[in-house]
Amino acid sequence: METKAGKPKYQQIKELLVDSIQSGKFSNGACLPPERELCDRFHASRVTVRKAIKELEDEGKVYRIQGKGTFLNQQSNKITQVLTRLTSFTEDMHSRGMTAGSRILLTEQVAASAEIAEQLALEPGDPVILFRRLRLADGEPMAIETSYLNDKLFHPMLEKYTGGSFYSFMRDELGIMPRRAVQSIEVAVIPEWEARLLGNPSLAVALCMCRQTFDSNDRPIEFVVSKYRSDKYRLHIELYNL
Ligand code: 16G
Repeated sequence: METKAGKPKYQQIKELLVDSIQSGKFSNGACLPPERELCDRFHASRVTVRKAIKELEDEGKVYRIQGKGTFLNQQSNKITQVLTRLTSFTEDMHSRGMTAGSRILLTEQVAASAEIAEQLALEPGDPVILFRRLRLADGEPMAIETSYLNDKLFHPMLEKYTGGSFYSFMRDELGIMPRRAVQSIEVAVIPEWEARLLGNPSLAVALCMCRQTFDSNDRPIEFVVSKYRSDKYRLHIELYNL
């Protein structure tokens, strides 16, 4: 068995499984060999094999059916976003071994509409920063993100923010920690100019996620409308019957 030295065992197993999947050793919809067989094949414990499979599951490359086994996902070419942790776009891409990028489309101060004021606990007409970016993964457009930020908290960004992870900028430059968020998801019809910007002119709908994020003092700090490419993105969520 060839392994890449210096990496944790579960990571090596994960990579070997991904290689097997990509090289067509398992066909789409096929079941992975049973855990015990994988333990023997990789000379690894059950805990290690399970950890590798759990990560593949979180990334949407495989899915489990209880009592039946672990199957390859037919749509594994899509990016899977796991909806259980408050992460940034940069972190999401990084965890997939991809490089996040952005093109700033707009940064301006505007008066809050009634809806934005409510989301940011402000009064209608209060100043907010409207901030729009095209988000890229390995240079390819993935989402258009429009953020509304309380001007009182974020005013310095107008001069200081030049790109990179906005959550890192928030933490490092402004000392604001994103702590929790409320997010809704719907399918939204998009205009042609957005489809073009997203790199697929024939795209008719996007996965539209609206996130209201709170800091460690439970103040609403951002309201973001993100339109993700429906041809590139899928969402993944684990459910429990408690
Ligand atoms: C994600 C968030 C967005 C946040 C951004 C920060 C969703 C739906 N939205 O895209 O609210 O502003 O990450 O990303 O996930 P950054 O730190 O990479 O700029």
